[in-house]
Amino acid sequence: MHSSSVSPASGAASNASANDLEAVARKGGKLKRMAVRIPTYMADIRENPAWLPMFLLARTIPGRRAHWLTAKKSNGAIDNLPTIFMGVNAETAVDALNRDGIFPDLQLPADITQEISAFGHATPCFGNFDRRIEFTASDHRATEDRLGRPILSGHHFERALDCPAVLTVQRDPLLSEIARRYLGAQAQLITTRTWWSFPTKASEADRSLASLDKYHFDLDDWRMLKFFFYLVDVDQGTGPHVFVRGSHNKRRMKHQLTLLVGHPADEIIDYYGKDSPITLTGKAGSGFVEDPFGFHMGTVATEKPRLMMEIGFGVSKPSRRRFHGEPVLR
Ligand SMILES: O=C(O)CCC(=O)C(=O)O
Repeated sequence: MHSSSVSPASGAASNASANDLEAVARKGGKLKRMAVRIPTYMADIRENPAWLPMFLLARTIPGRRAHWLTAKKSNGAIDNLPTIFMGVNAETAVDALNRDGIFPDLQLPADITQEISAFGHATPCFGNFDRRIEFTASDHRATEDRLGRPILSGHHFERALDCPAVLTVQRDPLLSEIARRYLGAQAQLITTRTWWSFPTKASEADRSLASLDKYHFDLDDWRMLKFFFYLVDVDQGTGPHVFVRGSHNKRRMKHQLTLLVGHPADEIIDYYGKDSPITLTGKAGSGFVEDPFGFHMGTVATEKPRLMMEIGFGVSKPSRRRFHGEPVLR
C-alpha cells in the first residue's frame, strides 16, 4: 500500500463578502449533512437505547478514556492460528495503530482478491443506499442516464456474505487478533460490507451519506477498528481513502463538544499539522487498518470507480442494519 502526505485545499476567500458567503454555505452544508443522518440515528436509538449515551459521550476524550478502562486484556487464545495474511506481525500492527491510528501494510492473497473483485463486478449493487436502485457496476452510467440523477455509491449489503472469499477474510484470525489486542478481548465483528464509489457529480447530501470528501470520525461504537481492502487498483483518480495520523487519540475541545462528526479540512490541518493526512493508494488486494475515531474520508473518484471491502470490529452488540453499512433514508 502506498501512502503519501496530502494538504487538501482549504479555499481561502479573499474578501469579507466572499467570507460571508462561504460561512453561509458551510452552515447550509452542515445542516444538510446532519439532516440526512437523523433518520439513521433515530432508528439506532429505537433498536438499542444504549446507543444514545455512546453517541453523546464517545466523542469526548474523557468519555473514551473511561470506556477504554473496561477493555479486557486479550488472552492470546487465537494468536498464531493459520492466516491468509502472511508476514504480518500483529504486534507491529497494533504498535502502529497506537502511535498513528493506522497500519497501512495489509495484502490479500491474489486468489482472494480476484474472487471478491469478480463478485463485486458481477453482483448487482444498490445505488445511493436505495434498494429501489439496483444495477451492476458496468451499467452505472446507463442507470444514471435512465434515472436522470447522479449515483455515487453502490452497496452490495447482505449479498457480500454470498461470496466465500469475503467470509474467508471476515473470519481470518489475524484480523481478530489485531482487533482483540487493540480494542480488548471484547472485540467483535460489527461490519462487513463491499461497495463501489463511482466518479460522478454528486450532491452534498449524497456525499455525506457515502462519507466522501469531508473529514469525519465514526461513532458507531465506543471503540472501533476498521480493516479496508481495495479490490481494484486505486490511484489519485480512483477516490483514495485519506486518514489523519495521530487524530485517533487527540481532539480539539470544539470537536468534542459538537454533535457534528464532520469538520472542514482547514480546521483539521491547522490542528494536526499539514503532514498528518496520508492518502492511501495501492494495487487491488492492498489494505490497511485504522481506528476510525481518527479523522478520515473517502474522496470522490474522478476517473475510475473504486471497489472496496470493510471488515469492522467494535465492542458492543452490532446493529443488524449497520452491519452492511445501510443507513435509513427518509
Ligand atoms: O470510502 C471511504 O474511503 C471512507 C469510508 C468511511 O469514511 C467510513 O467507512 O467511515
